[in-house]
Amino acid sequence: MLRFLFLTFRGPTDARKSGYPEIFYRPRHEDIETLRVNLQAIITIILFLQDKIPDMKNRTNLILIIICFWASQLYGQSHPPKIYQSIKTNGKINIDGFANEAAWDRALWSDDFVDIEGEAKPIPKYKTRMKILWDENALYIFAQLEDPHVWASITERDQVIFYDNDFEIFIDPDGDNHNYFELEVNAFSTAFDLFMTMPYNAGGSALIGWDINGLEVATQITGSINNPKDIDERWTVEMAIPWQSMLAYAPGKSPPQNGDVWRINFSRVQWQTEIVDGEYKKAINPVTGKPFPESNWVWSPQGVIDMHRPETWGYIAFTDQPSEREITILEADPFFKEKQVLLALYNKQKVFLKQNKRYAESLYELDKQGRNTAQNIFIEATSKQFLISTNTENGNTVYIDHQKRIWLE
Ligand SMILES: [Ca+2]
Ligand SMILES: [Ca+2]
Ligand SMILES: [Ca+2]
Repeated sequence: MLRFLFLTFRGPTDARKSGYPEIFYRPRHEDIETLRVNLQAIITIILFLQDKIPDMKNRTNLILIIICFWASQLYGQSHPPKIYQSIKTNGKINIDGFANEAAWDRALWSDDFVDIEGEAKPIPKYKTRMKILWDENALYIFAQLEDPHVWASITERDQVIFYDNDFEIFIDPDGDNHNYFELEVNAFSTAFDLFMTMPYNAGGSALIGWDINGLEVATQITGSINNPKDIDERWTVEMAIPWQSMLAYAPGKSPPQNGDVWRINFSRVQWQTEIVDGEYKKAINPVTGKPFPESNWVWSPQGVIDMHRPETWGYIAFTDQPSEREITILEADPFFKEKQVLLALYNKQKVFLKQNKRYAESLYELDKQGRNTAQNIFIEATSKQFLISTNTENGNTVYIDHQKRIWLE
């Protein structure tokens, strides 16, 4: 029976074709063929069990267990990045918090935001969605945040805005995990912008004094702000981020050209509140005496409660004309699969460092079980640094270093 299972189930086809050890590959089940083959396997097993197990209750339980296992394999462990097609606009966008320009009518709505940990978590209490446009001058974003109780308190630039409810955007223009920035805005349209030379988990720290040169932000409230006596509908954010402000981090590619793809993600922070003496206050957890943890609702799920992982952000495809069909991951990022392999090895190196006080110098050291004999992984390491590379089918090399920078040569 076990042998039958192993023979019949198919792993992710990308891993099979890549030549990489499957242990390093985090499955991304975008492959319809894989779904079809596995579904066929389930049906075969169910038919087999119907013959072998006469008792109906046991039979049903077993079938349920197998279906749950299959579903968890398919959906439980991966959060494929989302892809959005941003249309180039000719019309002027007036940054006032209203999307009443004709250009916004042409822009596509994003999917509704989901929990930061992924779609397996409960659907967010309030709906959030966004649109993106671009032209030669700037990147334009419009977001709609449903909220029956709109409030804000911070009015000074570069204070920590996520202590209020906020809307956040993260941009890594060249997608190398380094030199990216974050912008947070509350319902008062107060901005908090910061620059990261590398993610916190790779040793980076925030440069809050850095500002987006020429940033325009405006918000509008459908309802009233800081007034608990009524029920509000939503607040909206409209913003323009000039390409010039990002030129240093996307050399020669800001503004992008038709067909270029950038790594971007969006997040909404939402606190639980209660009304005390006619004012909104953060709800306090009686066990800890502190506010309940905030909710984080995002466009492209991160899988963990951490936005500072650019490698799991979504893809924004800049286009003159949107494609009628959806763009696949490998169209958005032709080296997606190589990057997943390198990121998995990066994580293994960090674990190895903790245990051995140095980085592993070979793939064999990283996985002593000996299952991994991939020929196409190259590791250079010292006690404090490493560089791992792999060659792609079309003759490029993808690299990752000990500070989590990923790049292509
Ligand atoms: Ca407007
Ligand atoms: Ca970058
Ligand atoms: Ca700043």
